[in-house]
Amino acid sequence: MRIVDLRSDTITRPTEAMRVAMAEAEVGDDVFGEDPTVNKLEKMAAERLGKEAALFVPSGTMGNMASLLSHCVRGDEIIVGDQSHMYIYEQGGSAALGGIHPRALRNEPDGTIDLDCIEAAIRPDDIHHPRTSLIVLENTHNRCNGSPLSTAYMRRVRDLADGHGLKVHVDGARIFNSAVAQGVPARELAATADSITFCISKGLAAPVGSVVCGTRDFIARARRARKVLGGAMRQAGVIAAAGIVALNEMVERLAEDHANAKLLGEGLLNTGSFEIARELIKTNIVYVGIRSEDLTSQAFVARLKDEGVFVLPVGPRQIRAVTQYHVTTEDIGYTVEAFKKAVS
Ligand code: TLP
Repeated sequence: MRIVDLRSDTITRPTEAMRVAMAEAEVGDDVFGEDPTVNKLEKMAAERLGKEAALFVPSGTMGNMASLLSHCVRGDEIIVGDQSHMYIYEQGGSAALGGIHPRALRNEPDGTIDLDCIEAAIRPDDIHHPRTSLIVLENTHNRCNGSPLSTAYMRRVRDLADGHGLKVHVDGARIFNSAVAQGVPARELAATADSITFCISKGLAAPVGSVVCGTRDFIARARRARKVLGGAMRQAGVIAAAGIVALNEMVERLAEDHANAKLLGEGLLNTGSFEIARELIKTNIVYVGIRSEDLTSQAFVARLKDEGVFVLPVGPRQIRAVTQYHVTTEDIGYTVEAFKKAVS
């Protein structure tokens, strides 16, 4: 049976070129700063994002956590979107590990947070309040339809942050999806951030890892934070090698995933059985609402599985489908038919 795995772009397996690069990687002990392949990936990543320095970490979650620990002190407050990955899917690590209080503000369907709301949430200097120290944005925004945030919006957030002496961190797990979708260099999207994390393990298809980018000072602090989080690795060049291939070979092709996501959204909309915010499909993530009152997302996902199509339930009547490297345009046609079958 044909299998179409749309649960996440995290399921992507390394390409042949990555496997060769991993097998041949020159390595050393990265805790001593002696892994040439890790060093090369960090240098490349910093250049691509227009930052002074970068740090290879095992996951996006750790990249975000190390960034928080490097920007904030215990008792600080951070402004985050209420739909952000950091707020919803990272076990409240800011509070649990960092003593950092999250102030969650409503995310709009396009992943932005209203600027007036941000401004109103910034704490005055008063001993009753925590100190606001950081604004966190997510680009693309996973739970907000994979929406890419524009350079203009990020600039406005930067200006607001500057007016109040705040830092800006971007969870750019899918920043290259954002860049490709908007036809701008990733560097332009990162320019207004003090720090940015991106993942090589999602649509770029490397098996493991994320990279945090920022100033030299910030990265030195993040390196300490990575150590206390247990994320300092040894001959990590074996995995960093795949990241180098990812940056060299896998960025432009993300446009195919975006085209497939659009195709999927339109195909499902045409069936009349699903609710989809078609105008918000700009990258590789499609949220699908199930119209039928008698069908829960759990039951629907199980039926789709019988057809070989894997998606994630994300609400009582909502599922998420993510296009990725192993999903072809033919798979999309097959998927639309499977959805029709599963809903009937
Ligand atoms: N997202 C995963 C799940 O955790 C939901 C997915 O399948 O989309 N930031 C963003 C925006 C993410 O989407 C993710 C992973 C992370 C951070 C965390 O990355 P990892 O899984 O490497 O810790």
